[in-house]
Amino acid sequence: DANLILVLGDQLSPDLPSLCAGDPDRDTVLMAEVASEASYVPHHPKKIAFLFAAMRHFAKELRNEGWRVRYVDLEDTGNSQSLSGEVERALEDLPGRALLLTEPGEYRLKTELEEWAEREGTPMRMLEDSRFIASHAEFRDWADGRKQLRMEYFYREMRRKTGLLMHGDKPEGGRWNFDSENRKPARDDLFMPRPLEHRPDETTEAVLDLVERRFGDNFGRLKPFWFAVTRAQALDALDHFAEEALPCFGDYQDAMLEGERFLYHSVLALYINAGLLGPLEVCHRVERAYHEGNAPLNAVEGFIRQIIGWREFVRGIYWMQMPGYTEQNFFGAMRPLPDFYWSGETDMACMAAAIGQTRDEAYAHHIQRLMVTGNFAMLAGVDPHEVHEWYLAVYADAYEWVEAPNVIGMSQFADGGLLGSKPYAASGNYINKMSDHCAGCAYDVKKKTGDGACPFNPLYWDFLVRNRKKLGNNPRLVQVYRTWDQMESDRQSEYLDSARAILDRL
Ligand code: FAD
Ligand code: DLZ
Ligand code: SF4
Repeated sequence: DANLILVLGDQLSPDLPSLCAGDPDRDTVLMAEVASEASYVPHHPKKIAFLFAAMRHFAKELRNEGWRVRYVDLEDTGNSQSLSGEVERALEDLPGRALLLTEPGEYRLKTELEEWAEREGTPMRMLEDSRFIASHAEFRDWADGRKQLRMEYFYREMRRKTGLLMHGDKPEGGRWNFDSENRKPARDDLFMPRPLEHRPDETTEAVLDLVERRFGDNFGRLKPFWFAVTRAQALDALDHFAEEALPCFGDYQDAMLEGERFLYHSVLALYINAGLLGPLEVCHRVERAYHEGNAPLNAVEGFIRQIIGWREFVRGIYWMQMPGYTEQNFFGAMRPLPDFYWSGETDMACMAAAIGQTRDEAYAHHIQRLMVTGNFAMLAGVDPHEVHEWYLAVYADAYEWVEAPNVIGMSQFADGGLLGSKPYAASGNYINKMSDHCAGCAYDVKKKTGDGACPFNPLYWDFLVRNRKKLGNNPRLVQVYRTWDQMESDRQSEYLDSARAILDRL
């Protein structure tokens, strides 16, 4: 019997299970731009433009392949502005069809569609998303019965499963993980590649006009818009990364430099997450660079680990923990998100750089997200749900399944430690070691307390002291608390008073 195949904005893959299971001679594809998806958080204009443009191009490609596509523009008359509403409208025109789709990436939307189908009595077939390397069942089997879930062990399973960087059952180079070689600060006299930029075509220009008009007031700059919006462009971006930036990806993975927004990062997450690139094809391209002698093992292993390790691992955690995960608040943190997350107006140079480039590019790299904006929010005691909504809104690669474990879990420790064995809390010293921001900052990173001291310094101790009941028994923090206990009480008071003054000003 004929199907209506719903294809979501982050399902733009030719090998999507629901397309493979369908038949172009019989079925109709539905794609819809809807306000409910475009505004469940105030998405960055570049993110909305990227998705709408990529959706419109993908619909064109499907038509060229012979599919009938019902594509609903955001401003089409009659658009009900929700995905279940658009399915309902399509089925009024195509009665008797069953709904066929690939499982949505977010719990929110999966539930919306399931509840709608149940209510309407519409037959619905939801296929598992085979674009991930580990199925739900595989992750569950792996996680079952383990006291602690550690990415490293899961990652090794994924190496074995995919055969990436393997010699039989032995890891390439004799070690699974070369991270210890990947913590170098960068120098600003190094050759700095840039991600491949793409010129908007007519279809994309129309989307830019739409987004400007409808979402122009959201946080974030729409132009210049240079993202890939087709699979072919995204494949070019992948080649460009593998040739230009990958060789140094490992060495400078954790580095930050003033004025360098991308360093040696791939800026591919947005393409992978929307389906323009497959995670495995990306890894195979990168592995090829290693075998051809164009990139060292520490870079290639580190990169592949992010994708088949972290990316798959956080997705597993998300589905194990939902619903409820995004409400977790281990420390009971209540502070609203400071306004400068939306304006970039702060005289902390590292924060201004991370937030400023987030506004301009809908992008910041991992260490900026984790050790600058994330670290600050946790130290300051910001409500993790507000932090979560900010991250979900401002990055072009953000979908809840990957964003929430990274924010709620890894960065805010709001789940009490599913993803890491201790909070990623750090004082200014870490940022100074890994970046050149401090040299041009209004604050003095070497100053620990009082006027002009780097705010990360007193906030770090205040965070630890404030949460001692929750963290005091953590074996990885014993030494840190010992250092605190050995401090003169006057010194302790200086730290806590300085922290109080900073927090009062937020
Ligand atoms: P690269 O540095 O080039 O890394 C290569 C690829 O590895 C990425 O494209 C991505 O697919 C994958 N990857 C790397 N780290 C992770 C990770 N921790 N989790 C999952 N995949 C990873 N990633 C998202 O895709 N969406 C998000 O919304 C998101 N939110 C984050 C929020 C916080 C607080 C933190 C600490 C991390 C977050 N990440 C998120 C993970 C990571 O920061 C981004 O994937 C990465 O910065 C994207 O840029 P890139 O493509 O240049 O990545
Ligand atoms: C993020 C997003 C946005 C901004 N707009 C749409 C849209 O209009 N139509 C659509 O099908 N998908 C959109 N998306 C992506 C969805 O939010 C995404 O598919 C779900 O969150 C599941 O991951
Ligand atoms: Fe950031 Fe502190 Fe360095 Fe300023 S001194 S850039 S606030 S770490």
